[in-house]
Amino acid sequence: MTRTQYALCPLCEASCGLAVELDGERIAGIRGDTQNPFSRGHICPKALGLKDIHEDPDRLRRPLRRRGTDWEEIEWDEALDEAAARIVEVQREHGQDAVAFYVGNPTGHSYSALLGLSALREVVKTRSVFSSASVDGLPRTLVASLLYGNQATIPIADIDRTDFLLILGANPLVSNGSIMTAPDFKKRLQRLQRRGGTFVVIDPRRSETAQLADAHHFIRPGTDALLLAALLRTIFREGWTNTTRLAPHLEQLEALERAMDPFTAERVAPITGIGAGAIRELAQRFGTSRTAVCYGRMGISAQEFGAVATWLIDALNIVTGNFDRPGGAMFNTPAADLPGIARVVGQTGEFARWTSRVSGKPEFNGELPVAAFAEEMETAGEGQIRGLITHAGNPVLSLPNGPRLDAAISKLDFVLCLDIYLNETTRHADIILPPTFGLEKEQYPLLFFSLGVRNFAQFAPAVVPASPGARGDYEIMMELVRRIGARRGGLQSIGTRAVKWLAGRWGARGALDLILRLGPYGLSIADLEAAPHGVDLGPLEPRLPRILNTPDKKIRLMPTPIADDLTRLRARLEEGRRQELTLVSRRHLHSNNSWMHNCQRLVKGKDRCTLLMNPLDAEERGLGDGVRARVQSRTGSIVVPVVLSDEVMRGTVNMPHGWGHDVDGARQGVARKHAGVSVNELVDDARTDRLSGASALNSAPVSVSVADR
Ligand SMILES: Nc1nc2c(c(=O)[nH]1)N[C@H]1C(S)=C(S)[C@@H](COP(=O)(O)OP(=O)(O)OC[C@H]3O[C@@H](n4cnc5c(=O)[nH]c(N)nc54)[C@H](O)[C@@H]3O)O[C@H]1N2
Ligand SMILES: Nc1nc2c(c(=O)[nH]1)N[C@H]1C(S)=C(S)[C@@H](COP(=O)(O)OP(=O)(O)OC[C@H]3O[C@@H](n4cnc5c(=O)[nH]c(N)nc54)[C@H](O)[C@@H]3O)O[C@H]1N2
Ligand code: SF4
Ligand SMILES: [Mo]
Repeated sequence: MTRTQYALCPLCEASCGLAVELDGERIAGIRGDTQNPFSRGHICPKALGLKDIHEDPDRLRRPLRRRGTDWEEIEWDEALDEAAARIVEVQREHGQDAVAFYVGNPTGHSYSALLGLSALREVVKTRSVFSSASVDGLPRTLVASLLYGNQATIPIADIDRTDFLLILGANPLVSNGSIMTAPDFKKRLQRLQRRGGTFVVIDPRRSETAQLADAHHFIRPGTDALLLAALLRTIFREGWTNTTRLAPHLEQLEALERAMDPFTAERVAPITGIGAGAIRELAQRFGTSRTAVCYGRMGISAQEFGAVATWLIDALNIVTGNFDRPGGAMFNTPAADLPGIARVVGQTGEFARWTSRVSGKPEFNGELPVAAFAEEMETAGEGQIRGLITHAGNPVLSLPNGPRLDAAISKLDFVLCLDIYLNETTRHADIILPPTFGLEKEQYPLLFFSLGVRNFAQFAPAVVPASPGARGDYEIMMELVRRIGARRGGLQSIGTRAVKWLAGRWGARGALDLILRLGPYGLSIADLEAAPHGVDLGPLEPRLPRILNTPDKKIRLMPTPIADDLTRLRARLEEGRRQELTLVSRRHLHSNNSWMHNCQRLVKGKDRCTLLMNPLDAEERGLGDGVRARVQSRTGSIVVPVVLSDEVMRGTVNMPHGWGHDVDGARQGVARKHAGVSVNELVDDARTDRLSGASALNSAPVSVSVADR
């Protein structure tokens, strides 16, 4: 007899509701929860990966300690004690900043891991904190803090009600949406079209989303800020602005208009690859639609003008009046008030209070960009990183210039990894602490429900038991907090005793319950448990000016760091068109960054780690379909099979990221058989958005030729 339990998928931001069929303690099946009012039964192929990983014999279930080139399983107490002792030792010997954190993407999918991590950061007290944010949404959170006074106050495109959607550098049909929680993005886009709306995609690849769009324009990577500035300039010139309603909340509108002056459609056209006529037409569509909204994601964030381009997207929405009103960009009202929490804990997004030791990169919220990670490990002197704690991250495959990080991490005195696999990064650990995973954990997507296109809340219980003695990410981190605190003594130990007391009294669940009760709907976990399919809290509603956390509750449209960076954008205008071949990356529906490749059902089929190349670019280089190409950049050289496709813009080549599993010392049998190569050997860690410090992932110039072997 099977029974059904309702859960939430923690694998991507869509946070779909699941109906899990259980046969005793075994997962018999995973379907979409049709009664979930937000995701309405939608799931993607990755959801079944939850079952595969739950059962995966390669998954780590007990702590591992390195013994030379081998590993031994040890008891939790011993592992935790030793890890704490080594962290304290490295910091005693080399200073607080000698121990670094690297925090990966899955951390953000677990409310309890986020809480545990903040406690652990509090006790480790290091400035050497890095995370996947700086290869991801850093420009988005930075601009939110500059414009709205809070990094957690992020405008969401109201795609369910808009008439015209302009998408730059996002592929939600594959990614399922990002910095925007919108389960079944495809159906939402189809509904938009069915009600007479349209959407346009700007992308150097005719992506899955672009194929569904009413129009698609190729754009040369990294030139979106120029395009957006030209759109904005045209809208100002033609009088398609609509600022009456918002004017009381705005400052520096004239300054913004003046700043756009140099960016004419004619000057921008040859650099972006989009004609001046098309730019003007887009501006008109955007400026004259009843409602319109512009949305940009990885292609905007992870590029050399990430912050300025993100700012321009917000400016475009604001200036056309498509802001804080239905059909435009709106602020969510989450049940767990994330912006409020950010205010209370002082994490609204301080920027550049200090800079990194080696190359002077700016901190944001006490974190440094990963572009400074390798050099901080390599460069001797006070503050050099000698020890590392990773949580749910795989920098060796996921960060630019992975091989450099691989080498630097392998030389550290002590590495502690909290991870479920022995993979390309964790093979360098001295100790690995494996947490419970997926359906073994309670879920409340604290971050993603605050980015929803609707206000929605759901608390999902754990639906399958973890292996005996297993601990969650939160419990592991709190154990470390306790043990590190005890070793330190003095004042620090009082602080950690307080943390320990709080955690013991409430735990992560208690903390969440409190946050929910203090939130705008006064919900409790018990309320949510009584609604196993989640609670629909209604459409997004106008929230100005109260949502603003700026000193005078106004939006300063030209924050100083942005205004200063426009000099660089003007210089880019002068530079004109670049002739080089540029490397761009892509995602696949069956893949999740670097870490779901040990699931047979997700990796089977055709080799996906291929180089997409425009036939004309290939012909010039004597490359044909299926030919093995050598691709070289400043940082590396790899060999990868070519697939010809006019889906990619001339002058760009395209590869997925997260592959390259053929390394010694990892324990992922299936992934190794589908190893692929890592695009991040080619992605240049020196290329960043100079303002935010975020990595410009899609900007590496490469050369491609026939591989000689
Ligand atoms: N070239 C290129 N590079 C990119 C990107 C790109 O578009 N192009 N995208 C970037 C983006 S957006 C991101 S977010 C980063 C991701 O970069 P990372 O977060 O560093 O890497 P992931 O591949 O997501 O690896 C996640 C790790 O977490 C582990 N894990 C999974 N679930 C859990 C859990 O519940 N607990 C714990 N403790 N561990 C867990 C997995 O085993 C894996 O080791 O990659 C970036 N890299
Ligand atoms: N199936 C699947 N889903 C995922 C993930 C996954 O690995 N697999 N990863 C998750 C993560 S961590 C994230 S952050 C999200 C990302 O979510 P998205 O941003 O929606 O996903 P990407 O596929 O990175 O889409 C970025 C698009 O930008 C384009 N692009 C690249 N450079 C430029 C540029 O300079 N300008 C413009 N206009 N476009 C450009 C690329 O061709 C690509 O189509 O997806 C999440 N969801
Ligand atoms: S779309 Fe995302 S949240 Fe939904 S089932 Fe797929 S991976 Fe899970
Ligand atoms: Mo990401």
